[in-house]
Amino acid sequence: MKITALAGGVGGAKLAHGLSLVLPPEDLTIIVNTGDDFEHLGLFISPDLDTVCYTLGGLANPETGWGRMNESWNAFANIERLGGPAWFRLGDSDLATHLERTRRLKEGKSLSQITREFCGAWGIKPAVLPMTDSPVRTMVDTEQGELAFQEYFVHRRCEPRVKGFRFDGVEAAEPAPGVKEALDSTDVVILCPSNPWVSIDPILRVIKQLEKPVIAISPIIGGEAVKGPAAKMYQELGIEPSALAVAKHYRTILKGFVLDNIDKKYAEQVEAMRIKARVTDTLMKNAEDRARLAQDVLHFAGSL
Ligand code: FO1
Repeated sequence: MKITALAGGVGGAKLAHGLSLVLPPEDLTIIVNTGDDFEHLGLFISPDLDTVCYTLGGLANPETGWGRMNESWNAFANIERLGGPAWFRLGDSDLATHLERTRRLKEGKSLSQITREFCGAWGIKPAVLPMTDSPVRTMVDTEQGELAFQEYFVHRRCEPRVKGFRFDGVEAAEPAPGVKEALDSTDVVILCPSNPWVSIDPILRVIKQLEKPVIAISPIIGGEAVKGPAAKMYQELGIEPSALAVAKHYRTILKGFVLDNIDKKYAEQVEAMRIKARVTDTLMKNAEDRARLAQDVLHFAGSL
């Protein structure tokens, strides 16, 4: 079965990794959000692409989920000592990625081409594609004004109350090379357990139309996001955060929805929306959990 997975940062990367453990590489394409991308210290940073690649390549920091394992922080400490910006932490090995990516972009290469080259160097076999090679920037409308995503997320620690989102550049953005081909040849599209508002929605906006069956995995378990501000965002937008709210968020495109055992009470309401529900253990604490959930999702996909 050919699978195309849409993923954002840490939660999405975990399921993408699980899928890479149970599928032949030629059957898996991962399309990654680039709305979080920004320029920092003159470097082009693509946090979700890096999180997905580091996770698939076995290079990710297991504590944070983002950045590199066994990282050192010499450059960062020295930037801080010079009075440079210290709110966004870049480790030494991670810096190498941003330096080299920025150099290749300046040479005229596209983000998708560079990602392909980096995946080759890191031994990553499935296709990992940025959603687009064009600049799309997630802007967060808050009670303190509109903020660029990393300003909201890292600098302000998601504290300002959210009022809405805007994806600057999305109208003009074409899907990156390979995205349409993957979606045409795929059997199923999987929306990984990433933040619906700021990780999956930007990808859906870029690809515009999905003609294949779509399955989503809830990033909200027991009313709380496993990581990040998804639950807080639902709350601030006046929606009770729950797996059901996630299913409703995607209701017009979903054929199947995977929710955690804790949330089995919502399965009936999901099915009432003519979406097949699968209740299972969705928390991914280790690589075995990732592979097990991936296998479970594939079985579910096969049954639809
Ligand atoms: N997240 C933080 O909370 N603090 C950081 O200092 C930080 C640095 C960072 C560096 C590189 C990278 O690829 C990601 C980094 N992240 C950091 C995570 C990242 O900004 C967010 O997790 C994503 O954009 C949301 O998916």
